[in-house]
Amino acid sequence: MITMDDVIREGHPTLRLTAEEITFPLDSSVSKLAEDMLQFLIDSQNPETAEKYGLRAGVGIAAPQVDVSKRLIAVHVPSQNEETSEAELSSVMFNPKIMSHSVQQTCLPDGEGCLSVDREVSGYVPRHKRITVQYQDAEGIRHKIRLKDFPAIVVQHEIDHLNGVMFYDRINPNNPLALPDDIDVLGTTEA
Ligand code: 4LI
Ligand code: NI
Repeated sequence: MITMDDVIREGHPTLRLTAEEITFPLDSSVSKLAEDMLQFLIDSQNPETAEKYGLRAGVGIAAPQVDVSKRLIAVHVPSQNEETSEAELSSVMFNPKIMSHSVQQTCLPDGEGCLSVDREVSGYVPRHKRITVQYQDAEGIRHKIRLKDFPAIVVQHEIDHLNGVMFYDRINPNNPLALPDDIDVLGTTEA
């Protein structure tokens, strides 16, 4: 299983590389990694397993964060709705690519955290509010999905890792809490 000891931290050069495309059929090592990454997220969100293994909670992880420079991400975003146990988005995406995006931007009101960053970095991280992402599944089948708001932010954060980009690269260095014109702050004026 993946634990925090497997997660590399900022300053490690792998986090600044452009990750390699994944080819199909998958190597067994890559399909195992994909399963382990998704399981890490599920375990990290479970208070008992998180405590037992010392996991920090996350909703997304990218292969470069476990020192594998390949274009693979896992996302597990729980539903806001307490009625359902089904996740809002739970997926492993190979070679994910943003095909199009809204002009409208959004950001999290309390900033972003990252499993590879052991400090609190304050500041707004502008993201596209809506994205269309193409990716391949473990069989190599292509999918195209539309995402908005939090799931869209998470996928953008993880795709950034495939391109050597850290969330704080996108914070305004002059004024971290300055907002670009007509960005919406998620959960403040909910439409
Ligand atoms: C426990 C159980 C407040 C501060 C609010 C926790 C289950 C920050 C938010 C979680 C913040 C779960 C998250 C991300 C932020 C902050 C990620 C808690 C896990 C909220 C996920 C990748 C950015 C994603 C919303 C500095 C490790 N996740 N919070 N950002 N949650 N979580 N990111 N921001 N301020 N990071 O961090 O997985 S995109 Cl689900
Ligand atoms: Ni991250």
